Amino acid sequence: MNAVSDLKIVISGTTGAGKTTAIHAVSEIVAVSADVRNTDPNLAKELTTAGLDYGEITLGQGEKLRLYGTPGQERFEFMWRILANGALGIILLIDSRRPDPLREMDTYLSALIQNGQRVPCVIAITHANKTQPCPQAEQLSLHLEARGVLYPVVIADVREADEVIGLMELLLLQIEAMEMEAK
Ligand SMILES: Nc1nc2c(ncn2[C@@H]2O[C@H](COP(=O)(O)OP(=O)(O)OP(=O)(O)O)[C@@H](O)[C@H]2O)c(=O)[nH]1
Ligand SMILES: [Mg+2]
Repeated sequence: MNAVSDLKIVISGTTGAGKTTAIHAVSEIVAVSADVRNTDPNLAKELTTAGLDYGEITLGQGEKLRLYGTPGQERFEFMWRILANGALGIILLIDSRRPDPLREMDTYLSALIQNGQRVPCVIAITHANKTQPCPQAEQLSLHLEARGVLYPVVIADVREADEVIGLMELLLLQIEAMEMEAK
């Protein structure tokens, strides 16, 4: 991984899915978040990100990741685009409790990945009960497969640092594979 030692990674996805939580779980600097008091009655949480989150982590082989978390609410779509600009990979968090995870995945992917670019991406379903089958994971996988998109769909609890690091490693594998292809 010498060729890419400083990577911009974007963590995006639905409101409350755990973007801020994920960055704070793993960042080796004090992560910065532009969280404000939530005023949306449809959103059952006290704080919500209105700007961005930022953190940094260095993985096992010395890859330094610069982590940018997006705001979740769709009215901030312009921020998703700004933050995704120049990103080498995306981790997309989808909250399993949302009524239409499929539509939300499509909404985020089309905003984050523009002009038919090939951008490595890992889809992580959060707030899922790991002791039970996860129909959303299968639904999202089948949907991507039908469109010929090879993104892994996994279940993660992003409150756990190890699980967030697992998502990053999965993403790095894709980034490496794409670099090899380009050579
Ligand atoms: N059970 C469970 N709770 C989680 C998980 N991920 C995050 N949480 C909790 O969900 C709440 C919301 O997390 P945030 O990190 O603020 O979510 P966000 O995606 O940054 O939300 P916005 O900035 O509003 O878009 C926090 O209380 C977390 O502890 C998860 O995988 N499982
Ligand atoms: Mg947030």
